Amino acid sequence: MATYPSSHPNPAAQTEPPKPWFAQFALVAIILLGIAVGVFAVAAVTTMYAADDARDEAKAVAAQVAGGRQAAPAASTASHDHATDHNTALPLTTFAGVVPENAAELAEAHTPYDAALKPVPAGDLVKVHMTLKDMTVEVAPGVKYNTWAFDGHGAPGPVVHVRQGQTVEMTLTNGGAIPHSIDFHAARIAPNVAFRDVAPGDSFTFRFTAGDPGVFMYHCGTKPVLAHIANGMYGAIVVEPKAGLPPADNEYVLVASEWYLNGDGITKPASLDMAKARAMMPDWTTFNGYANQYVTHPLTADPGETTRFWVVAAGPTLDTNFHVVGTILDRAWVNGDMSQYQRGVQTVLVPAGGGAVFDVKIDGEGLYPFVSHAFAHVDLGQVGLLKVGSPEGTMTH
Ligand SMILES: [Cu+2]
Repeated sequence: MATYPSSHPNPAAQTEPPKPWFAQFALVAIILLGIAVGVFAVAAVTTMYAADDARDEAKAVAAQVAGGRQAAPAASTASHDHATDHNTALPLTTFAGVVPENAAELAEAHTPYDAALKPVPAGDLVKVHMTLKDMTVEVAPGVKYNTWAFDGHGAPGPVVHVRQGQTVEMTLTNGGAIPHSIDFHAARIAPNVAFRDVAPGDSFTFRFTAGDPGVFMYHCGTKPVLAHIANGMYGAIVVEPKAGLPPADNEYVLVASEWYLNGDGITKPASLDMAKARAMMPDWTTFNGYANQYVTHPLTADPGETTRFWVVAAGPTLDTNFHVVGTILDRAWVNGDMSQYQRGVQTVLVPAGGGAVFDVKIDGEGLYPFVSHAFAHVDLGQVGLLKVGSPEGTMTH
């Protein structure tokens, strides 16, 4: 340090006459300044050493991660060799927004998932039979993905529509390569009995009474559930309240979900990247399984009509913040609680594994986007259009 120790006065000072007060003050100030400089120097040196330590530690962690990446693939989702599971190693590669050059053409040619809610079947018993298949579908224009599909046409599975009090008889036939199951959130039933694994080639039937109204998720509950849902094993069941709802002119079902790809899916189909699923880093987010499909092929309403959206967020992990641009939700049955609704709300959270119902009455012609207002999701494809009337300058579908 560059200061005089306070206990050892400068010998030269003893031979000099006493200094005036301001000179003494200046001396004290210089000493204090010197101490401060010294402290700063020590801190700087310490910081340098700390930075070196941090770099060494980061290198060590990086080495561990690199080792983990080499070791982990053996633990891959055993059922699918082409799936990728490098544990939670970073960095992860994103394929967000990667589409072939003719994507616009392909999006036009795509047949959108039919979002229109079908009528409730007659009778007290509604029989539902799904035959599961492993199949390749598109999740975005030109982006192919190897799904485990509940009923032979990709994700989501078919919409089940019943009235409160009806009994659902569910038969699952497993046409896939590994065991699967089906878990209905609308059911009050022992899961170890009803939601049990069904072996490849087998069928299993169970019944439940749809006693609670709302819109509910169903999904495969076989472990690891994250992988089974991420591979497309989800859908919606709409349970109409026995007492009915205010009338709606159009009713659409939207199942929100996200996809985690281990490749771009363009030259060859992608499969699940479990590390990205764990890290919640989707490549695509969708309504009804295909990015932006209702932008190219809008849902429709006439001016002055009430449109009802039955929305499920299938995840597997991410919520959906439902919002319709250019209007306000006239009725929002939050969390699918059909006993009451909120009026005049802008955005409602639909949690992963949850559902909600929304009415909008729109008078003015135009294109009204419906989105998850967590805007990364819009960027990744969870957006559609409600076309009200025949606004000029738009394509008709
Ligand atoms: Cu499954």
